[in-house]
Amino acid sequence: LASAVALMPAAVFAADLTVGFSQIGSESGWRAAETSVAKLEAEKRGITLKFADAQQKQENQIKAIRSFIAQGVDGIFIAPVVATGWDEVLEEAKDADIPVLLLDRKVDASDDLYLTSVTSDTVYEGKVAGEWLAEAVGGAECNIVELQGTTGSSPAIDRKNGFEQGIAGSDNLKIVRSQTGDFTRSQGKVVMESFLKAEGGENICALYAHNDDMAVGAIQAIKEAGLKPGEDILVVAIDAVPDAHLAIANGEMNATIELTPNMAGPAYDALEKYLADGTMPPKWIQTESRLFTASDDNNAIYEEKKQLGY
Ligand code: GYE
Repeated sequence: LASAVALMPAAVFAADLTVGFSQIGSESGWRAAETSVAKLEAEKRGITLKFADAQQKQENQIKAIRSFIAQGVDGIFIAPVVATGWDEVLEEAKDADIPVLLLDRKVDASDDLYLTSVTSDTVYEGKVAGEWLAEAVGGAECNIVELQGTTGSSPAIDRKNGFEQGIAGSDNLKIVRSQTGDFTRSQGKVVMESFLKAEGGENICALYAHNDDMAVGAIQAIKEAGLKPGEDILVVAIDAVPDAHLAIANGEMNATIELTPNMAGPAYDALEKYLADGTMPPKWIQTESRLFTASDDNNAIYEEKKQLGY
């Protein structure tokens, strides 16, 4: 029997794998793409994926994780909605000897409580956005409004810090308003409307949004205020979802930094290897970040990305 098992191709082992995925929800186009890619990548590997949508609530994520533990899954993926409050349930997974892998966001917990985290460098993304704006504005005075991501989430904390680093050398750039739009289009529009009302559109030189969905909502508000997004108010954001490429192609947005929606692929690979032969992955598997501006062929990229599960 041992020799027969030894001959069994690795794919057969993968076919036996069951992974529980505690997903935040579908607050943005990018998150919805991450989910569809995670399902596609599981199918490609013959992995059974149990999916739970938490509707943006941490308590629903914790419930789902506990259910995956009770079901005895082989691995648990978590996209943690906020950075704190995970220690207890991560300890429970560890006690049950079930590896946990973090996708696209980080947690403030000891790294022996998870196998690896697959994320971009979210500080770097903010820095690139800030540096791009400083370059675009030159020496002119520029009042910036900022739409922050979900309060307490690691990307919101990091992208704020990174952006401030990016504009640190330019005294002519100043963040005059900063508020969360919770990574959604609808909130991005509502909060941008309040910025325009409070600040006066003519006093706002640029919008920095922690994701494209909030920027797309804000672009609508800027247009309804009779101003030209991308010209009267520069717009820079992060994710590089298809609609951001479209907005850039239409001159309504200026720059976005790409975040791959395929966080699950590297996570499945790390989990399979760990379960097959105990190989420990690095605690951080970093995904690429790339700046896109009007000088890229955004119409072509839009078409390409529409095939990627968006
Ligand atoms: O930028 C945004 C989503 O966690 C980095 O969450 C991710 C962010 C992403 O809502 O679109």
